Amino acid sequence: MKKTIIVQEQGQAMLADALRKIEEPSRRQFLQRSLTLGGLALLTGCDVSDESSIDAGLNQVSRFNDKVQGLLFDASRLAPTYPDSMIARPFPFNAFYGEDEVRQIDGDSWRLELSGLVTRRKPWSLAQLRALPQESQVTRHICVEGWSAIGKWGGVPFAHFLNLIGADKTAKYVGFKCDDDYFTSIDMATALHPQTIMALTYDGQELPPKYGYPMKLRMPTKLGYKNPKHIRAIYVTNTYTGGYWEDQGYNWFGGS
Ligand SMILES: Nc1nc2c(c(=O)[nH]1)N[C@H]1C(S)=C(S)[C@@H](COP(=O)(O)O)O[C@H]1N2
Ligand SMILES: [Mo]
Repeated sequence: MKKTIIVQEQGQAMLADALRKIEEPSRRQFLQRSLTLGGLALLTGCDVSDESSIDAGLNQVSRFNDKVQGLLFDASRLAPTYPDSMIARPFPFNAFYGEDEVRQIDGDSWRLELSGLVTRRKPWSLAQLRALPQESQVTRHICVEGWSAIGKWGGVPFAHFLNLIGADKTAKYVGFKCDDDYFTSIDMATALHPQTIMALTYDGQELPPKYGYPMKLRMPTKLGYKNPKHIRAIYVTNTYTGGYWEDQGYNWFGGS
């Protein structure tokens, strides 16, 4: 009994240390909600007196979380939708840089590049994407930095696009490279979800630069950082490629 208490106390102290080391408040919040150090030690068998072992342990828990979220993800369950009257105006901007540094992309010369497990890899122009069937949604965007807002996005259902390009739908991942050097990757089940769209418009207007012109992927089933803006290239793969924030400790699956 006494030993358990000491272990718990040591665990709490180590957890406090580990959390102090983690700068991002969002990651801290995520970890606080999802684990205790004792639980971490039990789950991973890691030595909680060694800091690099704690990092490895946290990553292992995050990978475990990806698996659980992947298993729990219901491909037919829809995220809530809202009336137009609830759209946030103005809708918040966020990126890993400030609004004054938003990339200005020339839509006329822009081409969407395709690679990986895809049979038709010809690049797409914006006009070609606009000619495809379009859908719109009023959904809530949730950012781990502590805000959420309802917005309206319109564009091509991604499942339709993946069919058109002959993507291997048994592959594990779809990855995205963006014009601002942001990158992320998602699970195939979410890529095929009916509310996952290649957004070309925001609130009925051409997608403004700050919200990801010329095209972003909008997924109401995933947290903000999983929704890439300014997409330049899409690839389909069975190899894990992580993401900009994911590689810095944000959970990869990132369900909302
Ligand atoms: N290309 C790119 N996409 C990105 C980001 C970014 O920095 N670059 N930031 C992500 C984060 S953390 C959030 S919350 C949303 C913000 O999208 P918004 O500007 O439309 O609100 O974009 C996501 N997609
Ligand atoms: Mo975010």
